[in-house]
Amino acid sequence: MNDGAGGLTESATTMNFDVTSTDDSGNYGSVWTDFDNDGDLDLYIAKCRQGVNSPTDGRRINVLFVNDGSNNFTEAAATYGINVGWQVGPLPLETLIMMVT
Ligand SMILES: [Ca+2]
Ligand SMILES: [Ca+2]
Repeated sequence: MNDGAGGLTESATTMNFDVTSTDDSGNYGSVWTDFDNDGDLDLYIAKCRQGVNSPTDGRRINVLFVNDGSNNFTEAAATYGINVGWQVGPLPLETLIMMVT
């Protein structure tokens, strides 16, 4: 966890990710960003899986974990229309913002 002063501390218990909608595999790239501009960091993961070519396979569908402000993360890529299975590589923040807005 970032302590806000440039330091990082290990923490295995302060984040709660809801991973029930994904098999948690096939990750390719990720970005922490406050995509909804509410003051907390959210996590977008672009997924890829070697040998899996179907864009509807869950191992290829990108996920967005939205922070509730207390470090509880809920997967909500479909809510924002970015649960895509095609890959274009890790997206710059500006591209993600354009996709969400
Ligand atoms: Ca946020
Ligand atoms: Ca939030």
